[in-house]
Amino acid sequence: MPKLHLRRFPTVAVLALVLLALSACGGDYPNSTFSHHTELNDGAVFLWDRMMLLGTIVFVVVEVVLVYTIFKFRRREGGPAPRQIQGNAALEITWTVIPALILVFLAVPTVRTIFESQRKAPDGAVQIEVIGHQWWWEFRYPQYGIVTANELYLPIGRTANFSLRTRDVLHSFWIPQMGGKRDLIANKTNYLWFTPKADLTSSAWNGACVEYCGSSHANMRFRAFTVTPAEFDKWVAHQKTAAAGSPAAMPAPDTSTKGAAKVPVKMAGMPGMPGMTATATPAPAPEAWVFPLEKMKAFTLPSTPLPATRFDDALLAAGDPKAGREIVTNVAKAPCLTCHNIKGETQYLNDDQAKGPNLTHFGTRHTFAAGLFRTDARTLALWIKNAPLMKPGSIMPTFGTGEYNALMKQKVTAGGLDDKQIADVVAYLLSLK
Ligand code: HEC
Ligand SMILES: [Cu+2]
Repeated sequence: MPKLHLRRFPTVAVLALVLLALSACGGDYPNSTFSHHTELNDGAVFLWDRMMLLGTIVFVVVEVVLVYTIFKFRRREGGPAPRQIQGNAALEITWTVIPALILVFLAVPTVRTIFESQRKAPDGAVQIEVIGHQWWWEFRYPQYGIVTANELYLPIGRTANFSLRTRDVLHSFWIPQMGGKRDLIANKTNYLWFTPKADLTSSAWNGACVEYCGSSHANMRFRAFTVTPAEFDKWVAHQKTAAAGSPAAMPAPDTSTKGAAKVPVKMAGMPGMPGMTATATPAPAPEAWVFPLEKMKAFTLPSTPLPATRFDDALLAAGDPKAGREIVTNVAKAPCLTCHNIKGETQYLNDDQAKGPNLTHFGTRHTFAAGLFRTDARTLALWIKNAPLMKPGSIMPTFGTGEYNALMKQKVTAGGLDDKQIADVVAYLLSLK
């Protein structure tokens, strides 16, 4: 047995503590909340620094007095009995007044920051409705008529005003580098706003649910993209449009002839007056702009392991988006539109009834299933085959024929999709740029 060197223990302990503290100064901490990217984080970091400073002063003073007292007044062999004291008004007043002052120094800025963060958002903010679902995030931009999921676009230099609601249980919204956390509470709307600072560049950030909300709570993440106002406008212009392949999607401008073709447009009449038909030039569909994948740093890319399910890559490569659309948009073939909305296709649900993410521009999202997976053909095929296998508890059904459906506790027989059909569905979903 090694001999215990008790005398060395304090030295070793101090060294270990110093090492532990230093290890925190090492790497690049992408999810650190001690950033200064928004005024909300500025406020929180200021309070933290102030609290740390005052707390450290109190700690040091108390420890020094304590250790001094222990040594100075320790019992000595043959020493006299200590002097007996009863009460010391001056001392008691001092140790009441000093903590009270310290609390004032903490309370005033804390209360000020709380009021500041609860203030109405400045005019001109981009309004974003955040709706928590078990276990994914819905984001709506009511000013622009956009409904999307799991990926948030925030214009740099412009305040984002979030209204937070939940469709089911409690969740909490947090983008550590930007600000939060704020809870999503049933039957109540909470608000939160912050402004990505003007010195930011186009970047991707991690967000997460930080209130335990059930079996896939840890799988309820999202991404936030801070983009320049010009990029944001381009993104908005495209996201507003109807889904690719839908009857409502504008025909692409014909570049082979001079100018675009004139098409008759039926305009609704005023009440009591007949409508009329005019010719109009269809607006060219705005070019899709999405946050460039190559700008997503490693820590914002999902790395969730995939199930070992096999899928024929040749089938995937041959997937036909038209055939896929026939399946996805036809409730007689598959029930996708009884849970998902796709703008421009037959709509059975209003936004509040939809149980799953809006798929209108699904193909422009780099990640899916609340930031768990990269949007690529293979991963998506496995997802359509058996989503609950990849995300425990998810109500996205198991579609693969022969797959075990954990929710129904049985194998999928009738109503399932074979691998060829799934490959077509995947091709369609990826075409939803
Ligand atoms: C019972 C309702 C329901 C039906 C039916 C359904 N889904 Fe889903 N789907 C969901 C839910 C809920 C999610 C969100 C899962 C999660 O992230 O936890 C989802 C997620 C998805 C996603 C990922 C979206 C994203 O951005 O994260 C895709 C793609 C998808 N479903 C496609 C389909 C297709 C294709 C069909 C039809 C073959 C279909 N779904 C049928 C409920 C449904
Ligand atoms: Cu949650």
